[in-house]
Amino acid sequence: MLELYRLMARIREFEEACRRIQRTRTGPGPDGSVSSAGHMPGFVHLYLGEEAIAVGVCAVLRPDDLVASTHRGHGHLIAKGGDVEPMMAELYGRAAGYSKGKGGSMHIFVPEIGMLGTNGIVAAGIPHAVGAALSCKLLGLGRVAVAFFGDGACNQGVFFESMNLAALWALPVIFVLENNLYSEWTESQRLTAGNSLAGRALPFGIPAVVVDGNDVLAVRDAAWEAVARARCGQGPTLIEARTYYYGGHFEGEEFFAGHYRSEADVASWRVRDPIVRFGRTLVDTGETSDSGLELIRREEAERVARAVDSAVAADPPAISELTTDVFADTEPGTHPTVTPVTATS
Ligand SMILES: Cc1ncc(C[n+]2csc(CCOP(=O)(O)OP(=O)(O)O)c2C)c(N)n1
Ligand SMILES: [Mg+2]
Repeated sequence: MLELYRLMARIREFEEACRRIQRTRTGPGPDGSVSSAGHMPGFVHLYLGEEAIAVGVCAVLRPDDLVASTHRGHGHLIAKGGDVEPMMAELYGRAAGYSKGKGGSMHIFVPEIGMLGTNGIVAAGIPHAVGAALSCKLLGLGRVAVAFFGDGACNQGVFFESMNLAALWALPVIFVLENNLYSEWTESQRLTAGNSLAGRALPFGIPAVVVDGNDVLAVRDAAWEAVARARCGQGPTLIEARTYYYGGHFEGEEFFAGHYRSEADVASWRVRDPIVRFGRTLVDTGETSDSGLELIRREEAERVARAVDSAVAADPPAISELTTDVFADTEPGTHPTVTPVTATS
């Protein structure tokens, strides 16, 4: 129980740190102070408010199970066992990052912990997880694959193609739909026909369940059933976890996206905060005390602060590494000859 709390706290602290750093990226803050955290390039899509989903699902996964993530993937990575130091280094574009500083937030691959990548292409992780599940089935080691994706991704054709093959071949895959009600700056209901996203699984014969995505134990229980079904050859399940993101689509959006959500809506979700709520349960059931929770939060804040310090101090990749890991079959320091792609090749 405390580990679930700790992981949610770690994600929260990581995302809050990204938020602070991004907000001071272009110069002095409103009070004139200049951040010592330096420049973090690129976009970050924060998982603030959605922590219970990644943590609840990954709590029932084995280290060798596989996860395909999204553009909003920091939480999935941390929940699956990712280390905040190489994650933060990656966000800063440092050689010590998980993708050697060349990927950034949306291209973090960690095969050793089963992370098949954060992903900037909406819905692209879904078929990756289905392919991984096919491999799990053929290898026969009882592993499962999880696809995390958003409500916006449910309108992509590949979602339906993936469910079709997963059901047809009874693949050990769990579709985890993180329904935060928005797709970029548009309410998803304005883009989406029908009245049930979970219901989209039913014509394929895939069992579907809707859970409170801000309740880590509800998510964990739903995931436990789905994973058990997958491990014993009974095929896929879809879990629709209802949630909300505090930070909006990406950090810094208010500079051009304006106000597309009411303050009242954001506030109404804040009172359902997954971390505060679970913390209260832990105290009420005597699992820990308020000061016990406070200690965990502080330890995780310090862990993230150390990761920021070491990322800021770290080196970017060497120029000689510019084209390595970009093209296949290149040795460090060599520059490949790029042959133009033709229709026949
Ligand atoms: C194929 C594709 N289309 C459009 C985009 C632009 N885009 C990035 S995130 C996003 C919204 C995704 O919404 P959702 O799947 O609900 O995820 P959320 O951001 O809400 O977590 C869009 C349209 C993209 N990255 N890839
Ligand atoms: Mg969404």
